[in-house]
Amino acid sequence: MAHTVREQILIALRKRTWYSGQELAETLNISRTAIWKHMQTLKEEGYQIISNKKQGYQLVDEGDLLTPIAIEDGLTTVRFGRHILHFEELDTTQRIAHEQAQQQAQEGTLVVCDHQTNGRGQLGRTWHEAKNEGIAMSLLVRPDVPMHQAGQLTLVAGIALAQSLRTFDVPVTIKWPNDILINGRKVAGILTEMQTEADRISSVIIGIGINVHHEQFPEGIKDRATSLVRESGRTFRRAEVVAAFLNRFERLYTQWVELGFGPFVFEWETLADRLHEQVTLRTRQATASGTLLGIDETGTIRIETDAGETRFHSAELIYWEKE
Ligand code: BT5
Repeated sequence: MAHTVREQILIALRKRTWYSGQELAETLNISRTAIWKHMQTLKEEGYQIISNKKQGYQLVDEGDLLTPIAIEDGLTTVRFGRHILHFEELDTTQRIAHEQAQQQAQEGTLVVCDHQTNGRGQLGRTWHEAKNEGIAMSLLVRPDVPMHQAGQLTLVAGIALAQSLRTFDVPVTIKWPNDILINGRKVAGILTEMQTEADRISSVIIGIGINVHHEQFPEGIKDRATSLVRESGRTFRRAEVVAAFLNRFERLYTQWVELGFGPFVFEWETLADRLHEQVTLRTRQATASGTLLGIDETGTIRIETDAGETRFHSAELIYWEKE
């Protein structure tokens, strides 16, 4: 992807401690006034840049930004995250990603925002976001697989997210099908939405919300939600978390398209929350209780109930009073 002028300025500033305005202007072939204006915008975006007449400009701290350049920095992918749309504020990243899909955007297109005001969960539920505290992102993929397999993507994304968060030493587990937990509280959620065309998948939008810096949550979710910082006590750069997830997910996604879900069953079960424990599960028709045995090679959950092993394709594990 071609870099914007501001991105080129950042790339230059990272290479050296000081860069004079004159040199930058010559390198980028724009005026010194233009450089100065770009510097003001970068500062407004959150980059800490100091300057003096003699030495020029210095990039002191990149802060915790979710900008394309900050994410790209950590990417080792071929397609995922190679086209990024970043917004400071947005109702939902899912809407923009769906629009991108309709406009034939490339696979791997990522929509991220710093403040999502109307985040969507499943079944019309909402996803809470606090400005600059969390990650809200939607990834566009176009898997060439039968339609009924699309739901497995939630599980594959969950494995990739859990594995990548574990590389930051956070003890996450997965609650089937779409929640990532730490110590029994939800730290991230996944929302998979599919667009079809004549019985074929034309695109799938995988929306992911991750709580990163949050210290507090609103009333309705404060007993069931947590954040990476709260659980680990360490600091996080959101862009690093996004890049780590994309790097891993691209690999797993490629394997899934080629080999199907079978090879993921074992890995999923090692990450599963309450495996071999008693759980209660709700389907549209009824609730059922039993021991969580795991999942099968289609991604269906397996519970040992009084009636023996029972599989549920579409259901929800009930952990919290009201959901
Ligand atoms: C999810 O739904 O967990 C999917 C969340 C997906 C959010 C991402 S953000 C980027 C992209 N753009 C969007 O608009 N959405 C996606 P579900 O399993 O239905 O869980 C929703 C429930 O989780 C809510 O009803 C609350 O109980 C709880 N919840 C809401 N916000 C939360 C948060 N920040 N942390 C933990 N729990 C939360």
